[in-house]
Amino acid sequence: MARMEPFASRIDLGAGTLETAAAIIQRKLSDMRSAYADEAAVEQILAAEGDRLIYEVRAAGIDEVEGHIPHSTTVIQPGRVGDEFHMTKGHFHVKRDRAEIYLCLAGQGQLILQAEDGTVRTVAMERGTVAYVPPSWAHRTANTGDRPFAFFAAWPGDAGHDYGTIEASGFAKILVLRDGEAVLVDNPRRGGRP
Ligand code: S6P
Ligand code: ZN
Repeated sequence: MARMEPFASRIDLGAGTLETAAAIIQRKLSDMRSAYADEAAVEQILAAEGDRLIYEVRAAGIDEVEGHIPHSTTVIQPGRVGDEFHMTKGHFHVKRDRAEIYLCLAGQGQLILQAEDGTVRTVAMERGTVAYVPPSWAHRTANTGDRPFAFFAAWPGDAGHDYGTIEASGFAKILVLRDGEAVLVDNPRRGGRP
């Protein structure tokens, strides 16, 4: 591996964002139409109000190769699509035995994890929560609060990102608002996605 100069970044600890990002990715509702269970709600939002920013990832620009530790911040805007909370696409790591660490910096949300056998777990996150994504769990995050939900993430450089598995079948469960509470319910579109 080529020698790399040491460097430091700054995180705005109020907003929970990496100030000096080498790459910025924005995910809008139109980028993740099939991620939400309520297809009609997606189309209704797009028709009525146009596109909507769901989340932004700001990455430090570390090479995604073995030995490095890429890191980023993610900010998910508050809101719902139907009754499902705004969330990230979610992914497995290509190398399933690669773990990850999240540190919540702002807002409130949940880390939703799914094992290969469909088992789903959640971890509540608020400012100061360090959440561990063990090897072999797909992971996505959802904003369950009424302001932006932000967290820092760091993962092994050779983990790789497998979005296709989740895009194809979705998570077994979705996080929705029911009677004022965030609850996990069976995904009505599980396995039956177009
Ligand atoms: C990367 C890590 C996060 C996510 C980010 C967006 O391993 O888990 O930086 O990339 O939270 O989620 P997603 O599912 O769109 O990559
Ligand atoms: Zn990951």
